[in-house]
Amino acid sequence: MDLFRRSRIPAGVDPKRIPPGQTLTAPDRWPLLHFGPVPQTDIKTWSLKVFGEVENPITLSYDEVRALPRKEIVADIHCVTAWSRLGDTWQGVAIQEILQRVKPTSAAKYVMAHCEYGYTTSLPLPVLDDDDVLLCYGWNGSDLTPEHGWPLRLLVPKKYFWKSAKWLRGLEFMAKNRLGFWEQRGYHDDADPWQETRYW
Ligand SMILES: Nc1nc2c(c(=O)[nH]1)N[C@H]1C(S)=C(S)[C@@H](COP(=O)(O)O)O[C@H]1N2
Ligand SMILES: [Mo]
Repeated sequence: MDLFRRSRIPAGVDPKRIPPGQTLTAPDRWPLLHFGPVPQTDIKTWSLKVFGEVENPITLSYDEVRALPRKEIVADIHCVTAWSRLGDTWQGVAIQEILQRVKPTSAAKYVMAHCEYGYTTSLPLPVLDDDDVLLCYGWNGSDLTPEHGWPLRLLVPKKYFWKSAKWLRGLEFMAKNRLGFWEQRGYHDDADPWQETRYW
């Protein structure tokens, strides 16, 4: 079993980067996974609302999001359906740019991502407030395609990829956690690829 798994790891890839039970996609293949249709976005009326347990709620237009400082990270992604991709570059806005502007209150402990068509997923604030978390609009140097979440998606690479919500429209800071779309349907709220917390 172990030999079989290792035989699928391409030369030059450190096997320690691949969480248990995951398989790499072909380098040119990024699977698509979502519930429901791809939204049609009118970028002129699009907005991102940041609200809830914050001192200074804000609503940003798409131009305002793109005018924020741009950050690029290299990150590995791991889907609960057992595919991973390593080493893509992701462009967007560091989450700290948003946190500095809205100032979460001392009561804020969790953040709910709200997306088109009501898709939701939540994270503890310390998981969100990390160096590898982006409000992401670019991938390997081009804008994301609509299928992969353009105009904006969350990128939280250290969690299973359903936490990286596509078509993001809101961030709600909360004192208590609520379960998101997949978490209500049996996915494990921890979503940690290294612990394999896949399902409840
Ligand atoms: N808005 C929204 N975001 C979503 C989903 C979804 O159904 N709706 N699916 C999640 C799941 S289960 C996965 S694996 C990733 C897939 O992202 P990709 O299609 O860009 O690979 O998006 C996540 N974000
Ligand atoms: Mo997924």
